[in-house]
Amino acid sequence: MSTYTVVNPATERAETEVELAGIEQTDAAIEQAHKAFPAWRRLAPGDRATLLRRFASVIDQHIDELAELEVRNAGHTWGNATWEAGNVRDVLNYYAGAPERLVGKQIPVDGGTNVTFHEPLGVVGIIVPWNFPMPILGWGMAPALAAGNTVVLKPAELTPLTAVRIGELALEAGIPEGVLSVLPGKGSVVGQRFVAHPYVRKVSFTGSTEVGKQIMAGCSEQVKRCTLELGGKSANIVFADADLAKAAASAPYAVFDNAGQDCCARSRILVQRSAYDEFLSLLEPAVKGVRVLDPSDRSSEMGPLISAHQRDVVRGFIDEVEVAYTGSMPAGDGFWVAPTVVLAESTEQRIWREEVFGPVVAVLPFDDEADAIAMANDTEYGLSGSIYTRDLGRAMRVSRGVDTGNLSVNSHAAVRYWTPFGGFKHSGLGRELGPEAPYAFTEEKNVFISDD
Ligand code: TAP
Repeated sequence: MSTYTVVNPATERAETEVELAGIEQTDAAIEQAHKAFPAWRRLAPGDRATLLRRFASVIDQHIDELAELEVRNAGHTWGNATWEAGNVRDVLNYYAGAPERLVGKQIPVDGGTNVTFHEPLGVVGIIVPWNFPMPILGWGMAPALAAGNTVVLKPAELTPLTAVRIGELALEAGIPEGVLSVLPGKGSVVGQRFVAHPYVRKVSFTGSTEVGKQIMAGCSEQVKRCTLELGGKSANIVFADADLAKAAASAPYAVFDNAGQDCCARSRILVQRSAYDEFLSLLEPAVKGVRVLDPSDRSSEMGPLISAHQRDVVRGFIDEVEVAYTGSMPAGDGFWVAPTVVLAESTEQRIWREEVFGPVVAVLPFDDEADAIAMANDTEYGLSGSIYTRDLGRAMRVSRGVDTGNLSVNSHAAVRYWTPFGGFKHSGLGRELGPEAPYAFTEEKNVFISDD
């Protein structure tokens, strides 16, 4: 069996070794999940709910331990990592309400009644990226389990530690053996097996658009269900009538959170030309005020990038352009890139069109509302976005005009577990979170009952 050396991104030092699953181990886990499925789906809804709540409670007792693992493994700030562990708990609690609410319909028809049921699919494979190891694990796992499926889950090779621990905590909480299996391993091995193995009836994938397309093509071979949460190049649109101080103060957090390794990063700022100079003068102190510190420091707001490779990818983008200014970053070891602002010259530049997945933002002016919508939509992606204006009608018009799945008005916060999340265009397929999520892990069955 091969192993992977987990490296702390803030120190560049090796933390621990993790065994990687191969094909045989993956197949064994899928078969075990297949065997565990009938009993898990038959469990009384109230009992399944109780187990999920117990799982949430065990997570709650380990928030600090999980957060500490994430700080060391992914370089997430302490504040983010504690929020992320709490998010797994909250998502489990939220979907613990689902087993008792998976209601169907009764439809009057000639000579009887039709009733519908939501049947679980079987084994669900969840493939998680390295940028948000805990939340994305929870967003797939919790509704899939609540709907009565069993789960095999692959964390990213770079960030397996919290997922492995959460798998152990599931057993501690009484989730039966085989209902949730965590398989650290390579995407090309374990992830690919989820796509190819006939017992896996749905793949829930979060990651790059490139790999997402391969997953979708692979799933088509078996008409396998898939949900794809992919990349983004989202716009933060600031109108001249906005509270410019508020818009400038929040813009850095819309793009530099998690060091910009965020599919929702608003990495393009569009500013109405008449407010461009004033906005830029407010943005600079806000960017320079972001506290880029060792992620274990409780006051750190931004940590390092995940790996030397990712740092080099981000530097490659920066080297192509003229940087207007940067924020700060620690000296010494660690995969650091300072928050970076680029005043773009054209919408054809790579920095304006491609996902950087690092702490780099590009700014361009626009003239009017139609121009703003056209520029925001001039991308293959459509995941997130923000709009700053005091005009409610304009906020509504622009919200409807921008082709993206998740927007915020006069705020940069976009993701909540009780509201739907997902992308337009190349940003994805299907929705996660919100009250509908468990239904996405079921098939609707329609039964006619004759009243003869
Ligand atoms: P990917 O390279 O796509 O990896 C994502 C996951 O897929 C990892 O677990 C990876 O495993 C696995 N994988 C890779 N190749 C595979 C294959 N051929 N078959 C099955 N699984 C495979 O992305 P990344 O570099 O980890 O993450 C960055 C990208 O993900 C960005 O583009 C970002 O926008 C996107 N992302 C989107 C979202 C949402 S919610 N839309 C959230 C986070 C990230 P290994 O890493 O172990 O090889």
